[in-house]
Amino acid sequence: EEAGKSAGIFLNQLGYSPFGAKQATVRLSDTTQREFQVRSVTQDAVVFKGRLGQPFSDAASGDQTSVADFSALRATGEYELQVGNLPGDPFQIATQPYAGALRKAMRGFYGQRCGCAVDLGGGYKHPVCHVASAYHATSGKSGSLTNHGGWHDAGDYGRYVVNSGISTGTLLWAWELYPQALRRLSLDIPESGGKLPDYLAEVRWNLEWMLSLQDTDGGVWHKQTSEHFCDFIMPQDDSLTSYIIGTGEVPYKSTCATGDLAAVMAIAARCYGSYDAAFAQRCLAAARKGWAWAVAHPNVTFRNPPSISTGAYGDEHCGDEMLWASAELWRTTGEPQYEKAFLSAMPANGATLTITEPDWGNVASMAYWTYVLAERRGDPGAKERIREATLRAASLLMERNRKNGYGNTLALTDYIWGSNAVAGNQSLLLSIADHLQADQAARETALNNLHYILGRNCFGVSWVTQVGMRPFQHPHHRSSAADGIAAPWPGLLSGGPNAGGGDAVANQMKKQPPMRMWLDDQRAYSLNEIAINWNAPLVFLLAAANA
Ligand code: 9MR
Ligand code: ZN
Repeated sequence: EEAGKSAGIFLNQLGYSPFGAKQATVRLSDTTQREFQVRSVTQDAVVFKGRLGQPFSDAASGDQTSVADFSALRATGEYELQVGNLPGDPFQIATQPYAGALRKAMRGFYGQRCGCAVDLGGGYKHPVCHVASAYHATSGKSGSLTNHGGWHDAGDYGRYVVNSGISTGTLLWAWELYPQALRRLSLDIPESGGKLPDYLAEVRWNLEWMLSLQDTDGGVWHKQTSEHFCDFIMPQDDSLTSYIIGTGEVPYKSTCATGDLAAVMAIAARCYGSYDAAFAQRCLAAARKGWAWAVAHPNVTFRNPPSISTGAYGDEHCGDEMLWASAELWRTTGEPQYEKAFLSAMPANGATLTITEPDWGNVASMAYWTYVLAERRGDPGAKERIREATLRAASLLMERNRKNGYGNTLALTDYIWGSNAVAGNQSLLLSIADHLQADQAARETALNNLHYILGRNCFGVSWVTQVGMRPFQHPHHRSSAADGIAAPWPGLLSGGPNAGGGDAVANQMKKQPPMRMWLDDQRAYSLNEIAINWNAPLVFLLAAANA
């Protein structure tokens, strides 16, 4: 089943909330019209007329574009945007247009669960998977063990601590920043009705797995995967042993994984404390132990040992993971040892402090932000530097946003593997800036990336499965491919355009402007895979939009 074609008019397929900005992109090569109108479907009447904005040469897509701005239209209802006789896309104005998407995107994590029977409804289900686990020779231990759960990382069934770190960290941050949107979110998961809110119960599924990858000495193994990727089969049919994998030499565990775990467990200690004190204590103890190990082993980087070909999440620099751990541990405990470590690792006074959107290999901004967001007093000078650098980074994104025909915040160089998550994480940056200094423009700009992801892009595609009227159909995702159901598993974000190549299909594409370097092709894992660290900023952004 192919997603229907779109032409000419590009907007958020879920629509808009009444009081926010509402802008669609019109591709000028598709029409000679310069006027647009909005028709109310319910009233069968034109309720808004406007003129398209200045023509614009959009470098990211190569398109001549123009903006149809109908922000002034505020009445809730069903509408259609019309430009000449282009096929008008329906959209709605509603008070919570993204509530369903938030729930779907978060249930997407439930769908990724390993070691547990999963049933999302609609036939999207699988029995328990990957129970046969063992220590790999590279871990420094031997013997078998039973599965400890976690989320399948992406289109593959591996589980990786580094990537789990930023994913669960981002989700727990959303919990701390947007409790109104998440506290009562009902996910219909096995734990529903228990003592944890559903959102925290889902995140805990992966935290428990992460904890199981911590050795008794405090160090954390890098990942648990088979030695190589399995075929495109359902998870319960994958009979390859799921190994805990280490570096292959003493001390076997890796600094980045350990730093990430310490950071995330320190956050978890804050989030779970009022629901389950014992679990929160366990998380904090793990964080402290991980931190101590990382301090003693600050430079153990991970590369795939020779017999292993699953994802490496290899990161040559673990200073940022340690920085994040120190800042979260300080925020949770207030203890001077952690703050001292954080402050002394910050760039010296006078040196530039750079704030960028975080990604799995660079979590420094998460460290800075948790320090500045902490209720604790801290070092006022350090806090001020972080604040300034964040506001500066946010205003650069806002400036760039005004220069993009499809209204995202991406630079031409941001169209990399997982670019949709770059957009999501840039929205996260904007949201933090808004927390530091309330700013309507920062909030609107953050939302613009959601509009881009949900249809205001040069393909007119929604990059979230089963969300919007024209969602992509062929993710690189084993369960979606092997389940015998045409439509893919719901609530999952495509990696998105990637100008850098990385798989055979992508490498054969004709070179085009970077936003065009995407295909809805199941084989193209560097363009159209899904991943937990891409869904996490999507959930964050949707939580912000629903707060
Ligand atoms: O998201 C990762 C991306 O930043 C890297 O460039 C790419 C190649 O190393 O790997 C991506 O991560 C993949 C991981 O290694 C294995 N599971 C699927 C991930 C998403 O494609
Ligand atoms: Zn599994």
